[in-house]
Amino acid sequence: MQNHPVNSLSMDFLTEFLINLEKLENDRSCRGIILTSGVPKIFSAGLDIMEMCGKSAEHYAEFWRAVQEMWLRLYQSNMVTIAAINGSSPAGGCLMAMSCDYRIMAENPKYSIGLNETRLGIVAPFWFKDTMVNTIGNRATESSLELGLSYSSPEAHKIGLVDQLVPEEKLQSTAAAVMSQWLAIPDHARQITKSMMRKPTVDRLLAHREADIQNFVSFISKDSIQKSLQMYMEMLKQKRG
Ligand code: CO8
Repeated sequence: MQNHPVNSLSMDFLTEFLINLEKLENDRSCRGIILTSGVPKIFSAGLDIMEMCGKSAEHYAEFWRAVQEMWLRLYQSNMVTIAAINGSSPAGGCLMAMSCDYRIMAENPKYSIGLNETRLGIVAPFWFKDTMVNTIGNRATESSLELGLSYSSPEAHKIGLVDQLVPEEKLQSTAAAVMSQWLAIPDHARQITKSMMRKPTVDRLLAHREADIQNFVSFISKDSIQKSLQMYMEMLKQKRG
C-alpha cells in the first residue's frame, strides 16, 4: 500500500485496492499475498476521515459500501493473506490486518494497532467487532473497543492481536517464510477450512448489509458526530504543531 501520507482508505484507494485484489484472486498463478506498506512508519491510518466529513448522504453510502466490499473480499479471499505490519495501524488499518490469515508486526514500541474508534466519538460497526472477537476473543474485545485501545507491538503480540513480532529488518523475509509454510497446505483443503471458520461472520454482514449502510449514513450525518470528527482532525494537526 502506498497512498501518501498515511495510507488512509479513501474512495480512490479502496477502488484501486479492490481492482487489484480481484485481479490477483483471478490469477491462478497467484496463491498468496503479503499486505504491507510502502509508507514509512505507517501501515494504514484506517478510513480516510475526509470521506466522512461534510459530504452528502449519497457519498457516505457509496463510501461505506466500498469499505464493506474491501472487508468482504479480503476476509474471504481464497489466497493466503499475510499482513506484514510495518507501522501504525489504527481502526480500519487494524481491520485490514485482522482480515488476513496471519499477522507479523515489526518490533517497534512506537507502532500501535487497535480499533480506536470510540476515541474519535464514533462506534466500530458489528462486523469490525466480530472480526476482532474472532482474533482475540470476546472479553479482550469488549474492553478494547469500549476504551478505543491502541496497543504497542509488544502489547498487541501479548493479547494475540498479532501472531508474531520480528525486528523490522526481518519483517519481509519472515512474511515470505511464513507464506511458504502456508502454501505447503493443499489450496482446496485450506480454502474450505477458511470458509468454514469465516462464513458465519461474513453471512451476518451480508444479511444486514443495506441496514448497515443506512445506519452508517444516519450516524455519520449527525451534527454531533461531524463535530467530533472535525475536532479529531484539528487535534491531529495540533499534535504536529
Ligand atoms: N484520514 C484522513 N487524513 C488523515 C488520517 C485519516 N485517517 N490520518 C492522518 N491523516 C492526515 C493528517 O490530518 C495529516 O494531514 P495534513 O498533512 O494535511 O495535516 C497527515 O495525514 C499526516 O498525519 P500525521 O501528521 O498525524 O502523521 P503521523 O505520522 O504523525 O501519524 C498516524 C500517523 C499515527 C496514522 C496518525 O495520523 C493518526 O493517528 N491518524 C488517525 C488515525 C485514525 O484515528 N483513524 C481512524 C479512522 S476511522 C476508521 O478507520 C474506522 C471507522 C469505523 C466506522 C465508524 C462508523 C461511524
